[in-house]
Amino acid sequence: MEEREQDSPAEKSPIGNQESHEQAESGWDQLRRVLESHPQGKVLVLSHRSPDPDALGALLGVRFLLSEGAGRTAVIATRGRIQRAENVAMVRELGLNFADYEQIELDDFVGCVLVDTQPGFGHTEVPPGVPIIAVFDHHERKDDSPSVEILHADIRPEVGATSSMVFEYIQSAGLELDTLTATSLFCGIRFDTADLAHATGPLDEEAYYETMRRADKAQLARIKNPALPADYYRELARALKGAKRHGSMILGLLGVVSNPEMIAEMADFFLRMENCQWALVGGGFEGRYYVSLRTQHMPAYPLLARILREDGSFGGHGRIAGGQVSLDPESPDDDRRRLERRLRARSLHILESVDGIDVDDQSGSPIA
Ligand SMILES: [Mn+2]
Repeated sequence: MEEREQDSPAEKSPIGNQESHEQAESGWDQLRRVLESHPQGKVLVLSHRSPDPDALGALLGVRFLLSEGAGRTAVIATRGRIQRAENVAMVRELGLNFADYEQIELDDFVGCVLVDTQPGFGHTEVPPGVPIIAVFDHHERKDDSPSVEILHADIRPEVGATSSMVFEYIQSAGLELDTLTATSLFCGIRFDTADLAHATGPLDEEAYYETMRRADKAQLARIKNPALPADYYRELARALKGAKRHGSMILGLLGVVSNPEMIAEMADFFLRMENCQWALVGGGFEGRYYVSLRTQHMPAYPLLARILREDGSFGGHGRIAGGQVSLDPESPDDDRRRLERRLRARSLHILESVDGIDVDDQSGSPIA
């Protein structure tokens, strides 16, 4: 049926009816039209640095969609180390093997697709001179996003995971998911929605159950409870020692960390403490300072915007936000200490209005 539609001359003729058809046209219909009029050749599929499970799931889903649905050769390239134990386990268990963005020849590609991120986000590189065929993302678009041409932009902050959006395209294209793609998409939806516990809608529900039905359950179990490196326990002890409780907030500004993935992981972990409404964790790693914010009820992105201000770039969706700041290469340690003081002061100032806490008491209480 797909082939008949693609070859049918009738598809291109009813221009006069376009308006009335617009509502019914799926994202896949629109993307397919873009692809049909785009030069033949390889397509590059990219996400943000150090991709998380949702980014990995969406990368694999888009590769599957482009090759099975549009007959395109799609190449996934990644940047930055994948370090969080769950992400490493996903790459290992699923045997994922991607090209290194630094090593590829951009001239080989007729276009690129970005998933789980957007042009202008600080942790994302848009390849110069390569047309952007599509962007799939569920993060809020920033006011100062650059105006680059995107042939097909699908940005839906109301969806819990980019992997759910990609699932929708695969379904619209009438494709049967293979086990690898289903398992990857499921990991992405599970990770970003905490097994549908937050920031989800009907699409996430459907995508979650449909991909789980076709996923490799033994692989899923091994990805969910991965082996942890010995370093993990040392970092955990340090984070527990360094974090402070201030009213409903837990603040863990950890100095230098040996693994930046620990920052998001500790923010998740601290938020689980009884009566904690928000957790902010930050740490320096190789010239940058990374922060992760998790909240119970408040939207995380605007809160992080008030904490980071002009200091760095950031993004978020629902109750999750993260950002990064480049540290002065001349004196990264001093710069990091000054930044941590600013982050602490701004967080406490916000807390004052939320909790009515006295900001004169800046020390907080140890959590462990
Ligand atoms: Mn995501």
